[in-house]
Amino acid sequence: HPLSAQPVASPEEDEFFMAEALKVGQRGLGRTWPNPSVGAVVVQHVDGRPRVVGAAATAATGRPHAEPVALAEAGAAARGATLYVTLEPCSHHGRTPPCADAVITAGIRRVVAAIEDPDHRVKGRGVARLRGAGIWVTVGVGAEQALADHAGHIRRVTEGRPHVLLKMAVSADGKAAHPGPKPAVITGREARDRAHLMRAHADAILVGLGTVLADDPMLTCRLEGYEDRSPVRLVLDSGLDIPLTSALVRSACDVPLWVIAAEDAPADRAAILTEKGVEVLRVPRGGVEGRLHLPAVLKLLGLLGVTRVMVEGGPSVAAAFLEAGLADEVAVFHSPILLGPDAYGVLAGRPIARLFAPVGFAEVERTELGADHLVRLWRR
Ligand code: AOF
Ligand code: ZN
Repeated sequence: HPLSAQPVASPEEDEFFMAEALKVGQRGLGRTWPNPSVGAVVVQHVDGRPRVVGAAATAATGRPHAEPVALAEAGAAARGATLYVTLEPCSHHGRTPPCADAVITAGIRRVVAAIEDPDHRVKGRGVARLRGAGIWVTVGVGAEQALADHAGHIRRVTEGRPHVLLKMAVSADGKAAHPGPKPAVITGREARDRAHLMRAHADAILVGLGTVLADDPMLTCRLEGYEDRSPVRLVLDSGLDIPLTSALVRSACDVPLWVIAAEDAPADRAAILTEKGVEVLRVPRGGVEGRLHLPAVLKLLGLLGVTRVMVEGGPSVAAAFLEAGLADEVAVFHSPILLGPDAYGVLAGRPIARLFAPVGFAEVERTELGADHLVRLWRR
C-alpha cells in the first residue's frame, strides 16, 4: 500500500489497546508452552473512533500464533488498521508461515509491539520485515508488563531454562507446616484462589518428595472456571521413592506427572512407575548432600519446552532454589495464624527476612486477600 504519512494515535490510545492485548495474552499463560502466550488486538478507526475488530491469544500448545487468528477475525477490517501485539511478530518459517507475512498480507498499516522477540529465529527480523513492507512500527509500549508476562519464554530462549516462581505460605510466626499427619491450613479462601490461579498460569508445578510424603497433594488447579488448566506436576525424587498409592501416581493418567530422579535410581522402580503412566526423567546428582542438581533439572525442563515453573515446596526445596539463585519470582502468602514452636520453618530453618533485603529481590505487589496478604517479589 502507498507510503502514507505516519498514522497518528495518542500515547494514551496506544497504552490502552496494548493493555487490552496484554490482558488477552495473559489468559493463555500456562497452556501455550513451549511457545509464549502472545496477545494481539486489531484496531480500526470507524468514524474517527478506534474500535477493536479482532483479538486473539496464542492457541493452546502454541499454534496457531496470535496474530493470524486476530487478523482472520478482523477480515477486511484489518486493511489500514493498527495491530497491537505483546511480542514482535515472528519472521521465521516454523510449522506455520511467518506472522509478519500475515500482517503484511492483511494490509495492516501500523504495528505496535510491546517488546522484541529474543528468540534467535526472530530477534528484530520480524520488525525489519514489517518496516520493509512500508508498515509503521512502534516497539516498547507496555514493555514492562510484557517482559513480566513473557519472562518464561525469554528465560528459555536466552538461558535454556524456565522462569521459576517460588510460592510459600507463611504463618505469623514464620512457620510453614505442622509436624502432624495433616497438612496445615495456613491461608484462607481468597489466598487459595490466587494460588490456584498461579497454578493455572504455570506450565509445571514442582515439589519435593518430602511434600508428597507429608501432604499427599494432588497439585491440580481447582479454581472455578480453570479446572482444565492443571499444569504438569513435577516431583523431585532422586531415589524414585514416591509411593505408588500417592494421589499423584494414582492420577498420573489424567494429569501428567513427571518424576525427576537421579541417574542411579533403580530401573525396576522406574519401570513400575512408567507402567502407571508416570514420566520418569533423570538428571545427575550434584546438589547439596547428593540431592539433584537444580540447574540440570531446569535445563532438562527447558529442553522439554517448559517455560514457567511454580515451585510449591517444601521448605528444603524452597531453600535450595533460593540458595542456588534460581528463584526468579517469589510469592509469599502471609497468614495471621500462629502454628506454634513445634511447626517447621518456612525455609528449613533459614531466615525468611533476607528475601526482603533490598539486595536480591524487589517487591512488585502487595495485596490483601481476606485475612491474609500476598507479597510478590522479583529478582533484581
Ligand atoms: C508470534 N506470535 O503468538 C507466538 C510467537 O515453533 P513455532 O513456529 O510456533 O515458533 C515459535 C516461536 O514463535 C517462539 O519461540 C516465539 O519466538 C514465537 N512465538 N510469535 O509471532 C505468537 N506465540
Ligand atoms: Zn508468529
